[in-house]
Parts: sequence; C-alpha cells; structure tokens
Amino acid sequence: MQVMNSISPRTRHFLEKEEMYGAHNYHPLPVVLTKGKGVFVWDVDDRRYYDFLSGYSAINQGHCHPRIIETFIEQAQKLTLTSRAFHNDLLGEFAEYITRFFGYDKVLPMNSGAEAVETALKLARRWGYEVKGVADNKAKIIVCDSNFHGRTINIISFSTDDDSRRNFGPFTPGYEIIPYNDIPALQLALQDKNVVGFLVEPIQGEAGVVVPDDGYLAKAAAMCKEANVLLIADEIQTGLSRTGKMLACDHENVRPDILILGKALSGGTMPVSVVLADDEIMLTIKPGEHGSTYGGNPLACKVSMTALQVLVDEKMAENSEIQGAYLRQQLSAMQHPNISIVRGKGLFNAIVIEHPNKEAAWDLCMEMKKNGMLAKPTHGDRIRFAPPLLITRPQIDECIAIISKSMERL
Ligand code: IF1
Repeated sequence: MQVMNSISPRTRHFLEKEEMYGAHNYHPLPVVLTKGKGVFVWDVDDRRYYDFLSGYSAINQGHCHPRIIETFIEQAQKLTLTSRAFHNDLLGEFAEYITRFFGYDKVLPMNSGAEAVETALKLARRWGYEVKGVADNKAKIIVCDSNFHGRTINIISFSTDDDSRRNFGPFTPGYEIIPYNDIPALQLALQDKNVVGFLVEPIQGEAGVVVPDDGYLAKAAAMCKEANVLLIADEIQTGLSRTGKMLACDHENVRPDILILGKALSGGTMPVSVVLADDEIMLTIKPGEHGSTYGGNPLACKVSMTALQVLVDEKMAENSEIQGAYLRQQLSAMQHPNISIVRGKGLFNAIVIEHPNKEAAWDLCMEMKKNGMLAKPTHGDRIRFAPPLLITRPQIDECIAIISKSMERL
C-alpha cells in the first residue's frame, strides 16, 4: 500500500486500465513508459530511467536506434507484408545476408522466439527420421533443467518451472530433462540412439543468468557430434552481442547445428526470429510443411539487416565485453553484505540478493526505480542487470551510484 501511495495519479490511471481490461498474466513494476532513446526510457510523468532490462535483450541496440527506425519507416511506407504465397524483393537479400553473417547454408524466418524454438524442434525431429534413421515417432530431444524456451504447450512440456506448467497439461512427449552444466548427465542421455537433438541455452537467462563452467558448451558440442545428435543453441536472449561476442557460443568457438535467434534481431521494433542450419537439416522441410503468415515479411527482413549491421558498425559486442566486465567489477567492489553473488558475461548479468525479507529484491527494484534505474527481479532473489549495449563507462558509474544508494535502504 505504501508503494501504491508513491504512484502519481497519472501513472495510476494507466495501471488501472491495464488491470481492468488486460489479462493478468504479468506482474510488472508500477512504471508506465512512454518514450525511449538509447539507454534511457521516460515515464508518463516525464521521469527518466536507465533501462537495465533492455526488453529482455530485445533492445541490445538501444531504444529507437536512429538507423533502425529510419529503415523501419522507409520500408513501412513501401511494402510490409506479402505472405509467403508470393515472393517479395527482400527475403532473398535478407537470407543471403544473414546466412553469410552467421555462416549457415539456409535460414527459416519466423516471428516470436517460441515459434523459432518450435521450428528448431520440428527440424531436429525431421532430420532424426529422414537423415539419422530413427524409427517412427521415437525421436527424443534432450533439454536442461531450469530452461526457458517460450510459452507454447509443446515448449512448456519440457519446462521445469511449475508456474509455467500448472494446469496446462496434457503435455507433449519426446523430451528428456537433464541437469544444466552437467557433462556426465549429457553423456548418459546421449547413449539413447533415438536422441536427435540437444536443446540448450549457452547461458540460462530466466534462471537468473546462470553461466555454465568454461568448456561446457565445447564439450557438449563434441559429444553431440560423436553421438550424431544435433546441437540446438537457443541464442534468442544470449545472442546478438549481449554477452560480449556476436553469439554466446563464440566464447567457446562452438558452431551449433541449429542456431535460434530472436529478440534483438529487429532491435526491439517488431517480433522477428530465425532458425539457421545447413542444407542436410533445413531441406528436410518441404513446401507446405511449415511456415507462418508474417515470417519473412519484407519489413522484418529490411529492419533485421540494419539491426545486425548496427551491432557490427557500432562494435556493440566489444563494448558489451568491456562495460560488462567493468560493471561486474564495480558491483563486486561494493562488497555489499546483501549481494551474495555477482555473475554474468558481457552486459548479461545478475546479482543474487541475500536478505531475511523475501521481498528484498522487489523492494530494491522499487528503490532503484525511485532513483532512476529500471530492473526486474526474477525467482524472488535475483535481479538482472542487462542495459542496452551502447552504455558508456560514465553511465555505468552513475548506475553503480544508484544501485549503491538504493541498497542502503534495504
Ligand atoms: C516473457 C524469461 C527472459 C528466451 C529464450 C526463447 C524465448 C525466450 C532463451 C521465447 C523469451 C522472455 C519472454 C518473456 C520474458 C523473457 C525471459 F524470463 F521469461 F525467461 F528474457 F529471461 N528462448 N524470454 O529467453 O521468446 O516467444 O517470448 O519471443 O514475458 O515470457 P518469445
């Protein structure tokens, strides 16, 4: 109630409308944003905040990046959607651009992250039956404990988060869940000849930025190859320069057999996702067997090429690496008794709050909001620190001061 009292009548107006007419499937911080530019967002009372969530990494390039928005507006005035019943003059160009960019034979464009994950799973099964030679309906895919890959019924079928699954059954069979960052468990699971794929996040996002041991991905990749199993990397959140490399897999020179991208692929302007793979895998899907109305639309194609080019031209991976290391160093140097863990890679980071009050992480986020910085707690005690990748060192210093000041009120 105390918190509600600090909310302006203007803000309250928007909160109440959402509460009244919108489904209650989220519990956001009580801040109503109306404008964004670079690392900043402004609320309806014209207060400015550092955005330390970046739309769950969809805003890696910063809010309303001028080049991305320019491309968006230009293309939006020309042609936005053809469906795949007809060709458009940008899909081929985009496909060439992105396959060369990441080094794969082919791309399959979708929209949301969950759709791309579904696509990757379908591809892995197809490949399993038609190339590997697995018997009808026997294909199995290995996934990890505490994963997050989306919200479809199929994807939540292998979630281990009760909130995501409760009363949404019956679930899809064909998945085996093993612990994350556990090579022996993977070794054991790979002995099953019906396994066609291993779906993994290079760093687990939803779990609170859980970074596996050095070498985990590289070993997993080698073991999958040995077992003739596809390595499917969900880089929807970790990809596109977030962790200090173009892909999180690049830290270990791993080339997944199937690469899934989304979120920042459009710089936060629209849902765009892709699945990348080589012909042996991708060409197992034939005309009419998979697709999406909006997938590969010309607006998405054009915007995505600019969004990727911006990452390169503005050296965002490099900045992510440098500023991320600095942020973690400054957070650790605070030596705050209530921060038990600081972890992450590049500008993909989280702290774990240790406090007798179970609401401490939420309270801290409310306090940071008051002081001009937006972040969101996850799993009660973890807070992600993932600002847009163009953040500068002086800005990080300012944010450290905000965090420090906010911690005092815990
Ligand atoms: C929400 C989490 C983050 C993802 C990975 C696929 C998807 C996501 C690795 C699905 C989506 C989002 C969805 C968003 C919250 C957010 C999230 F906490 F839920 F897990 F970022 F950490 N693979 N992640 O992270 O992509 O279909 O949403 O486009 O509110 O559910 P999508």
